Amino acid sequence: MTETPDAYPPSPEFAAAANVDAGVYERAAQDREGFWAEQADHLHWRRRWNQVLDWSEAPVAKWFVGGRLNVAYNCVDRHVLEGRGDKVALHWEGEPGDSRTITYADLLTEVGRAANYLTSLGLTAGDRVAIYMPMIPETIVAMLACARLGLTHSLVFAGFSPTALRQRIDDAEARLVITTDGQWRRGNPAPLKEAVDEALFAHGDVPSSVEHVLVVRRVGIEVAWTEGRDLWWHETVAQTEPAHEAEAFDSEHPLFILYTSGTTGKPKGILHTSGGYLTQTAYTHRVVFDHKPETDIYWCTADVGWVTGHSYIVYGPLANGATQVLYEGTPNFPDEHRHWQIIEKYGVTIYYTAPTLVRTFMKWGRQIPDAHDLSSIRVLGSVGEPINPEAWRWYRDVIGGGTAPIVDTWWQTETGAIMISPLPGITATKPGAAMTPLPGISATVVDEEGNTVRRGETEANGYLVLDEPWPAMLRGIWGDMERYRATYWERFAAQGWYFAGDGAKLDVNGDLWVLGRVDDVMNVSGHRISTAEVESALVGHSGVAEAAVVGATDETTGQGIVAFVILSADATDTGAAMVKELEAEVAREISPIARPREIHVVPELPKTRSGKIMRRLLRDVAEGRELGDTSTLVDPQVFENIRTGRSE
Ligand code: 6R9
Repeated sequence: MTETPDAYPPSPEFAAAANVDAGVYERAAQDREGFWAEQADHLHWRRRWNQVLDWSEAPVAKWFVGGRLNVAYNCVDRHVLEGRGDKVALHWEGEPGDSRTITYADLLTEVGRAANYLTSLGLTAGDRVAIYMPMIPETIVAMLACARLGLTHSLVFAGFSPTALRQRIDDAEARLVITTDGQWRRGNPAPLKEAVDEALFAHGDVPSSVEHVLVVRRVGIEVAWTEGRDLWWHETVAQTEPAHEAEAFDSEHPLFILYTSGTTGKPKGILHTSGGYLTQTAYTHRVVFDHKPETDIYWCTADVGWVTGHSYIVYGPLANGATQVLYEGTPNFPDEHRHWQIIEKYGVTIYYTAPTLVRTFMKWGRQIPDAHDLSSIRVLGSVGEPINPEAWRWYRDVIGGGTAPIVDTWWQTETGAIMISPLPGITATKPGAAMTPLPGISATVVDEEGNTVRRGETEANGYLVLDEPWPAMLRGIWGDMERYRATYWERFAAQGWYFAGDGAKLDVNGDLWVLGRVDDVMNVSGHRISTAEVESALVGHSGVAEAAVVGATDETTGQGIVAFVILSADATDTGAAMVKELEAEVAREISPIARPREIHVVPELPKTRSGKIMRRLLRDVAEGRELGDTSTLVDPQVFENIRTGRSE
């Protein structure tokens, strides 16, 4: 094996042209509020704030108190008024191969029409609107029209079930649902409006809060119609006058609710507001991706139904006047070349995706991206889970031409925007490390009692906490402020810190590594071992494509490590010999205490619709329990497949 470096500094050319210099950390630390005020000044305020931060009612923050702005004006009108109306906002690629180019002037027209029409329906500032749509331009238009009117949107990922949709509609008491007739799924139209009907009628005796369903025609399938309630977008919005004057709202006006899925029972409606959220999403998009509006072509592959789509497809990039790619479909339709073809077609310069997709690309093989000219790429981003060093290096070498810096961005639905990440022109990045809190952000790693884990110690694992408020922070859980306090602020109430629910470590240089959810941290014979570490060791073996690790209750050791692996095409053996080899590999890579108690070769892994492995369910399998709530799973059938796989 050839030597691989441990850290990758930026090239001198990249550093020289970067949007920020290394002094930014120092400047932000000296005057945090002044620093954030500077960032807020990148936006257009109808009235300037008179106080940067009011933390007197902690844990509910107010940022830019007294300020008034219109979020949609900032994302659209401003660019047109400043002479950038002809600049492309969206290069949209439909799954079947259709495409649309939408300039900022086009966006202004469409958002104005939608705003006028929603007003004519009687919706007023503060009302909630549910948006249940695939990745099409109208989804962004709908979000911006809500923002423009001060309506609070609640996106529900278009892969969610009618039950999940109804739950979210009820919780937010939405007056309007915006949807499409259907969505493209690997070449076939799949119904979507039908799911809305089911959500609204299923509880036939319990009327919902919904007065209207506004339907965009996307795939052209037949849909059932409820006269008086249902409205076609092309017969209404598209026929409406576009001129619309944007009204300014308070900096703390609610912008959206987004439900977090999966790990606990009832979904939490995470509430975000306007001024602070837009300030931090725009700032982070500018500095973390080193975004240059004149020359960059930016592509974030997330679905707009997740927080990454909200912050890094809609609000951050549009506030910065970005030109971006929006892609409707899956990465392997019609074949595995799709992403690389899109990058070539538009000359994408910044590509932001999730580790699970990087590992999938690895599984498909490098010959696929190698068949394309990806030389336009200059920055790569990662988000959603820890990225294992093998995937990191592959990403940089194969997709980034061996030179593109990778920004491994740690944040959450709750944080609203990126919190911990390298800066591409400054940081010498380490494969798998989120590295450093951004300028203006404060985070630390503490033990059970809240003592800061001292830098330089070898055993420096602990809990990730955020010890200062930040502009894009959640303002609560919709309708349940008690749960907000209990979930995030009780654990370290004495110190007044936000408990992120993630484990982390500081390495000997003080750089931060996020290890994954603390419920994913195992305790084996008193040793704390991260599921992510073991997974990383397993996928580091050429025979393994994907791995999920859980801690299962063990009589003698507290917890035992149970691994589920999908073998790759390179696997030389698929039976007992392979399992032995993998056990030895983990012991070698981490330590004999990390040697898995069991390794199961399975055909697939249970994932949420946002691509996160559902370890909770795997733990149920490993401990032989009845399965818990599977409602957010993409495909509950995987358990049958896992069981069949296991009995072989
Ligand atoms: C943006 C997003 C949040 C959880 C978070 C953590 C994990 C996200 C990560 C990461 C390690 C990163 N996570 N980014 N773990 N490194 N760069 O994903 O929001 O869906 O709310 O998930 O995802 O565990 O707590 P969300």
